[in-house]
Amino acid sequence: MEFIEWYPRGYGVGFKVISKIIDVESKYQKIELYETEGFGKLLVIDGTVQLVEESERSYHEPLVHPAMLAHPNPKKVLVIGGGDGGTLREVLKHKTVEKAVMVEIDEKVVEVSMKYLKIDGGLLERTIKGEEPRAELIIGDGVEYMKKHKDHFDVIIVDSTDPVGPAKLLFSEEFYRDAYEALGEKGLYITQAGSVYLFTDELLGAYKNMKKVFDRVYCFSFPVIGYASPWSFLVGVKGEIDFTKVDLARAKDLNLQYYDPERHETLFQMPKYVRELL
Ligand code: AG3
Repeated sequence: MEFIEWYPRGYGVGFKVISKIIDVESKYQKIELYETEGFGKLLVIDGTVQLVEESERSYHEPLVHPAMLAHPNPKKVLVIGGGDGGTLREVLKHKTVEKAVMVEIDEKVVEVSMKYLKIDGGLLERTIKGEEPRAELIIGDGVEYMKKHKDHFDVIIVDSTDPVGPAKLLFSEEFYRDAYEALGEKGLYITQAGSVYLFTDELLGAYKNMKKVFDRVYCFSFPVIGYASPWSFLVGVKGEIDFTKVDLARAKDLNLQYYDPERHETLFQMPKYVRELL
């Protein structure tokens, strides 16, 4: 048996699977969980690969740590989406963090992740029980949450599904304005932005929307196991922060496997035709 995610133009990313563990329809989306032959459990939402257990760090590390290490002192962090808990887990590795709030719209993703996936090492459950003093989990709409919190966060991380379905609004200019205002005097906003080769138009669209709002915008890419790589990430900067430099001293405590802070500059590698369109 196999699971294949089909991208545009018939490009597929697939895994050999041993069994299907879960197949549920939540209020928002279809959630599936498989056991793969070689990568542990595979989480799929609306037919798109969210992560494979044994390589999810190739996504969560570049999503979280470049921004956290470029910010001089990230204390308050907002995660939008990320119901599996992988992003929150990486955020809390940073000792500077006093408070990390995660706003996930779909309770069912959290439920399935806690019960069957467990990449968070019990973090979600402890957070819900109030046993993680630095973490808070809100089941709700990130767009609404952002509108109500001004001038507050040092880093905002959007770990959403692709810009279709429930996550569509998270790539709009209006949402970026709310995000800019939700950041303090200086801050960083980071979002996953799709496959460089197969969603180039969506990536460029999001980049242009962000340019209208943030003081500076960076686009970087990383090869993620399970996605049509290279995968893109967009960073919006508010105020005096240099995203091209990271704090290597703080990086030492993170136990990283994929993102290499000592080669931070390699993140900015882009196919020539994409760089020329940015
Ligand atoms: N969130 C980003 C998933 C995007 C993948 N898109 C795709 N396969 N077409 C992943 C959730 C992990 N915390």
